[in-house]
Amino acid sequence: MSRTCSLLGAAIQTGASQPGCIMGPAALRTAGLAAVLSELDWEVTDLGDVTIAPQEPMPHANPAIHDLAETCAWIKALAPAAQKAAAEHDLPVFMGGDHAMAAGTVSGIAAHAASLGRPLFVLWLDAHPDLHTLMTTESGNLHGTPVAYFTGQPDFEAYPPLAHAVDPRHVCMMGIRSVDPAERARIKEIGVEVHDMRALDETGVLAPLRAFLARVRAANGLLHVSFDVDFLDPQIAPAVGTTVPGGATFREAHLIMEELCDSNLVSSLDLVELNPFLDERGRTARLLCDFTASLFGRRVLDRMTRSY
Ligand code: NNH
Ligand code: MN
Ligand code: MN
Ligand code: MN
Repeated sequence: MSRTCSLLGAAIQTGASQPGCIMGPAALRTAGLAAVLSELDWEVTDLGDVTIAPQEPMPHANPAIHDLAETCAWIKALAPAAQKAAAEHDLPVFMGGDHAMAAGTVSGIAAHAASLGRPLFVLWLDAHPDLHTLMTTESGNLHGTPVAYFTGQPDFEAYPPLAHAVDPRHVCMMGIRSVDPAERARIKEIGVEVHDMRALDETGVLAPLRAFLARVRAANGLLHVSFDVDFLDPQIAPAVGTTVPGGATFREAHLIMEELCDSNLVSSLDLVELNPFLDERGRTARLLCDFTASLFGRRVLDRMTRSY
């Protein structure tokens, strides 16, 4: 029997500094994501896009913040949609949209995990830790806030109330190479596991990934993977508004996806920050489809599956 996956689009772009992520779900569909997964023997349901109504401006004590009302509306719409998708399908894929989307998807998945009585773990693949609160963000770009929100940090009164926080010690970040001072302090304080680019250069991606997956397995956890395009090196993935040099190579990202596949632990996935307006003939959208395919079981040769 084939496993089920769903595609849910969220064309949110107000969390980023420049427009374009609104086209993310359309670009992933154009690149053939549904067909790629169907060919791997998944039963694919495209649930269409979540939408929000036009919003009235919502002022905030931090004057840098922009489009707060839109982000709140997206979180409100996305959390129950993500929870439902996770309840009804083995592996929902959330197609962003900028990374503010994850404030909604991860909080919804956390509710789903709580309903099963299982802990939720999050693998955060990103150049940035996205650990700003509404009081510490200086750019005011709310895609810099989702991890702080879904781990239950203070100063999020303006966002929808969080019913189920993710334990920060259940969050593993890889690829980090751009950290603001307030985020640096918070990483230390809350105990999130961070493998910055230097650490990955020293150890490779496999050792820390396997150690994290072993923790997920031992806890009988659900595993949500949040894949920010800027995790990748801009030379292979130019379609993102916040490029940071020195990102993950094709081979590193590919190996992570294959290892995640072999682990059989992944229960939901975000594909975020794709800005097709900045792409070169669709190459970044196609690359994301290829990485997703590896996560869903495309392999070069058959081999024994590793057990943890
Ligand atoms: N930390 C920066 C900010 O808050 C950058 C966040 N940008 C991202 N995050 N793309 O993944 O503005
Ligand atoms: Mn991000
Ligand atoms: Mn990023
Ligand atoms: Mn635990």
